[in-house]
Amino acid sequence: MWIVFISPPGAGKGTQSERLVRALGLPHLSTGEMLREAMQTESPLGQAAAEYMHSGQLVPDHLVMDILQQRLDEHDCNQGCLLDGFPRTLCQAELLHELLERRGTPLDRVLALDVDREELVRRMLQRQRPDDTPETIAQRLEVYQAETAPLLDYYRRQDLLLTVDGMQSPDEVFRSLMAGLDQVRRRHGHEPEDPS
Ligand code: B4P
Repeated sequence: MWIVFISPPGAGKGTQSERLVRALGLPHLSTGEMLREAMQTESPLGQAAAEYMHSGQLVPDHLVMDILQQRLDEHDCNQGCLLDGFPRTLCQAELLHELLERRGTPLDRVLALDVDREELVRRMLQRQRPDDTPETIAQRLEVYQAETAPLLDYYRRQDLLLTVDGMQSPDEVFRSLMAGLDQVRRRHGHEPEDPS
């Protein structure tokens, strides 16, 4: 099962992804987490990524693809995974499409959360991550609109998009996401159960 999760920064992708991978038994591939780990170990890739992340910019596509490709080549991703925060640009979406075509495994569903701008800012300021200053938050929201939001139409046209109201409580958001995945889960032999 191949699932993509794209939403504005701070919408709750990371929060919901952790719950989804537990329920679905999928590997969780968060490009944000991978980049933060690379920064912590001060690897060359992490050092290159740091200046972009700290200024609210997207990390260049080729760096993100390098780190993701290595992880996708690992054995546990043979049957699919949840891609959290990837793709974030049209170029990344097209590279993902080619990669999945080569594997002969189509994308099953694209999840998105809808959250008001004021609430996004409030959530990011509250979680106190080093890249969450008022300046970088404003920059990231702008970059999201310009680079990532067009992907919603891209996937809507392919009939893959499921948008859920992310203003609800974390439990309600999770229930809506799981209900929206019923069809995909049946296709992959998972009998949907009550996720509460
Ligand atoms: P990410 O790590 O993907 O993080 P994010 O988009 O900022 O947040 P997320 O949506 O996961 O929100 P969270 O669950 O934490 O990206 C970080 C950076 O990495 C990017 O800015 C970029 O520079 C770089 N990057 C990553 N992927 C890239 C790519 N593919 N290409 C280029 N660059 C890339 O939730 C936020 C807060 O809200 C939390 O405190 C949570 O507890 C709270 N919350 C969650 N759900 C809630 C709810 N329903 N109600 C109330 N609060 C809630």
